[in-house]
Amino acid sequence: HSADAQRTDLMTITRFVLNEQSKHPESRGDFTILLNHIVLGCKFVCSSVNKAGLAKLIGLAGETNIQGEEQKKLDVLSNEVFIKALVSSGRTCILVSEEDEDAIIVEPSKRGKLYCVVFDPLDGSSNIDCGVSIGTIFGIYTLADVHEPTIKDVLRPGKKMVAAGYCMYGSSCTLVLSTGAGVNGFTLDPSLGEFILTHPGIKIPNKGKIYSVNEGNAKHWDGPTTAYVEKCKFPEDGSSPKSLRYIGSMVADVHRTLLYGGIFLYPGDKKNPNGKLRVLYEVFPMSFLVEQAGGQSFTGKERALDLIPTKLHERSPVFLGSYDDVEEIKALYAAEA
Ligand code: AHM
Ligand code: MG
Repeated sequence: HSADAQRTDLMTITRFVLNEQSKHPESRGDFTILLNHIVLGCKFVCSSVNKAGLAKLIGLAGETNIQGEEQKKLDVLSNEVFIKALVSSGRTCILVSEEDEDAIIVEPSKRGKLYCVVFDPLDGSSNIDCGVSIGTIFGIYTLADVHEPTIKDVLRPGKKMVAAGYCMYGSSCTLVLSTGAGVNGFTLDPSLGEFILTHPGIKIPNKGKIYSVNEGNAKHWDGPTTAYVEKCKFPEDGSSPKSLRYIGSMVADVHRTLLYGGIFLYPGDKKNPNGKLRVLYEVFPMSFLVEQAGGQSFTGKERALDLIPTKLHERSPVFLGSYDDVEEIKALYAAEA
């Protein structure tokens, strides 16, 4: 058989998750169904993002179309797409979206096995209009027991999530997922409309050569963050300085960190003591993935996944990435305390 023979035995994301779930005899396919609906949302948003550049021509994203109807902005559209996909899966009971102030309690007739999904439908909003990578982030909890869902069901530490992932709309469309047994990456084959396993068993390098932070905020940083970034640029142990890469899209910055190693920082500062990123649907899912890939995630005070959020849109500083790199920033915070 030649190496360029057409591959016909493709591991699609559905087949992959069905295989994983069959290890749990109690599983009745509910998770696979839920995930299929998330995948559908990702494909829809991917296709909208790809068309966004044509907005002026065909009337998308904030433009007025030929019928004179105002078209929806991509972030608003993405939010509606995911809410509809999740509710129609019949497997969710409560949803939290970055776009909505309040949690969405799914009406009883549409509830199934009780999954709680927290998500940011289109993260990296400042990058939408210039064609830079953006993404969707999601995390999944299960209801502890059968009761009427309340926000208490999602105000739980990230370590209680049963799955987390993101989909990056970049030069290709990549979905990275963990159900608590490692991290796997799938790439959308547009001609098939299927996500194919392309990055099995992602492991983050123990140490990296890249740091990723918005240095424009340096004026307001605290001591440990300032000291850490100074060490990246002027290492005193004879090692080479790190390179700086910052896209300003968490999905893209974390994706690169997972594959190449290094550290991503969104610290708190004097103006915003809790930083910018939201705990439930940004910090937790990404921390879950990084830990599952063998890295670490830290808030400046504790392991990020131990944090107990007290409100839906709570923010937290975050330092995540390669194990050894995060060890260094932890040591700086410990020294200060
Ligand atoms: P958003 O949810 O409004 O898009 O904000 C989140 C984004 C992240 O993707 C990214 O890590 C961060 O904001 C960048 O913020 P900044 O421009 O302050 O560096
Ligand atoms: Mg966001």
